[in-house]
Amino acid sequence: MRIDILTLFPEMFVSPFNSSIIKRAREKGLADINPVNLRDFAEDRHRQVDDYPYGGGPGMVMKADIIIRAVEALRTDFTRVVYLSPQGRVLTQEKVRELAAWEHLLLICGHYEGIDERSHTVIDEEISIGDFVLSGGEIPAMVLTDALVRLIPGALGAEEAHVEESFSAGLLEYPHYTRPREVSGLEVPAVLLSGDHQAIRRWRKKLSLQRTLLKRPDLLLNRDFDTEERQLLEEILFGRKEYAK
Ligand code: 4H6
Repeated sequence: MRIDILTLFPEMFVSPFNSSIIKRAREKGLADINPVNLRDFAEDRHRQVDDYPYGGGPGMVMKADIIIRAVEALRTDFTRVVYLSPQGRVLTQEKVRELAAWEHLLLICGHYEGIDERSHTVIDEEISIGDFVLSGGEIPAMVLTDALVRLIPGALGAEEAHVEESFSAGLLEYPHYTRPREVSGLEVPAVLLSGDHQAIRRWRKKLSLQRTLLKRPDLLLNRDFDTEERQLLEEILFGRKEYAK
């Protein structure tokens, strides 16, 4: 997968994209990620990328001609052009999966007051990473890139591989424990030391459900519960069996 990122601040991407999983995916040739300086597409003597808003008012606006020229230069027949903005649809894991199917993504990072409205003629979709305001679209572009790269087959190493087990999809993670067995008088739940893999799987699923119910009940609203999940929920709600102790 190729991801080009149009930005006025390509240097912001250096460290995040040369660390950890993204670095390894790039080294393996799984992800071809390129921050591209939007200023390279300015053709005037001062390479000006922004200008005053028509009608007056505070701040500057990114020039449409430069954005359109850059997109036309970089796009292929297999490109999805995405503008990161507070006005976009809020990013979900489902949207990440959908975008991961494109062979080439071109991400546009806005700055100042945003872009000249006419730039939208070359934009396919507008995405927000959440209902808050940042000073630029670079961090949202990094967030989206990270979410995409970890879906590329082979990008996660054996350690992280964390095969998103079908049973836990759409639920919060179960609690994790590692050595030592006791910390400040707090013991690891006995079931995790039992060696009973079926009991461990069921306990984890129950705690995933319980946590989701307590912390993010909205995630359960449209869920199709399977038989085991219904049984676990009954245990959680009516306390029929004890696994967690
Ligand atoms: C486009 C338009 C994305 C991009 C305006 C970008 C939050 C998100 C930006 C702006 C972003 C998000 C410029 C408006 C600075 C505020 C860059 N902020 N802004 N939630 N900022 O995904 O002033």
